[in-house]
Amino acid sequence: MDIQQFLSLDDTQCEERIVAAKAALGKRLIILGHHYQRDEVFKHADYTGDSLKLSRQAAQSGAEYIIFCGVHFMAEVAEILSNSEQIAILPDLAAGCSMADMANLEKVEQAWRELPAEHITPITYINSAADLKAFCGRNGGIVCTSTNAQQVLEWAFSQREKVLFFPDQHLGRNTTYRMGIPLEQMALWDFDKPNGGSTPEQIKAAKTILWDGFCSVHQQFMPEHIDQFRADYPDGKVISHPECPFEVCQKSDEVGSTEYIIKTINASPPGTRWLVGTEVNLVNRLAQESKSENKFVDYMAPIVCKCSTMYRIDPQHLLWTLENLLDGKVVNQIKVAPQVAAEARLALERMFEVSP
Ligand code: CIZ
Ligand code: SF4
Repeated sequence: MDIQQFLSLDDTQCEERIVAAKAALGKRLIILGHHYQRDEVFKHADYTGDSLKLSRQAAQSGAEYIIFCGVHFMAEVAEILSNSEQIAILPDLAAGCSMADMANLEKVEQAWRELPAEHITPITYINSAADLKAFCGRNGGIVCTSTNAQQVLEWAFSQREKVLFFPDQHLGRNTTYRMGIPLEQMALWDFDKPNGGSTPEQIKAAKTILWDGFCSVHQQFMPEHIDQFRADYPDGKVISHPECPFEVCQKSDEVGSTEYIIKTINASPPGTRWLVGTEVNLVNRLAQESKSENKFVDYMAPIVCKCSTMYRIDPQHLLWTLENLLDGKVVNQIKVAPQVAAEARLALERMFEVSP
């Protein structure tokens, strides 16, 4: 079945057929929906959550087909953690993550050659390709998520005196600063320059070496947005994702992952007004859900800019994958080479040990 014939369907037509296909596939299938997915897709998910929670659920489910409504690295993690009979599917292969793409194996290996590697633990944020997780696996390193970054970093520093943190500079900076490492002991690694654009003295002084990557969605949030909100609502609370710039996190009352943001807003008393710095689909959903408890949830930026790659997963692509499965055909399977998967699993398992 060609995707073209699905692209002209409207969302309502897709909805009915998605429900029917799901029912027909029954327990053979599990649909995972990341918090950043649009509602028309999110509502079909059997499980919702952050990337790690979803991958673990997929592996435990035993379902034959795992459709990951999220982005590429997430489907890879599901593939790595699931058993060899399970098949991970990403409805649109163009759903990547621009931040994950800012680091690649060639550049990381180059950095590793230029740095005093024997003193460094490499850490990759889960938002990265499988071969970078594998790099960490074979070099005594580890994976982290935005939920467990601090625990993982504590472990990393207990292994060696420095860390190389990629691809997100903000998560690395915000977390290590919170752990007491001053900005002067952080170096930014510009992967397009020889020696990362750093002098040997800068690297010697650095405890945290931050890859010069970022999330273009979270980088839009500005301290001025918080200043304006505080001027308008002096009693309001601000919560930001650690992928936001340093100044934004410094000005926020709370900083945490998607799971943390949801938990914190849910636990706040009725009447609380929140300014939230993370992807708009999650913020809108929180705004809707907390209305009944008389809570107010505002999006941090004045202009709404979605994660364009998350947005690629639409009902049309979801339906296309489902009806192909009904037809006995697997489309958009995400595969990871066995050697890469084994080494990546090593880095993921270290993370599970540190942060069960
Ligand atoms: O790990 C995830 O799912 C991401 C990308 C963000 C978060 O904070 O949950
Ligand atoms: Fe990647 Fe940012 Fe989109 Fe998350 S919101 S998937 S980090 S580009």
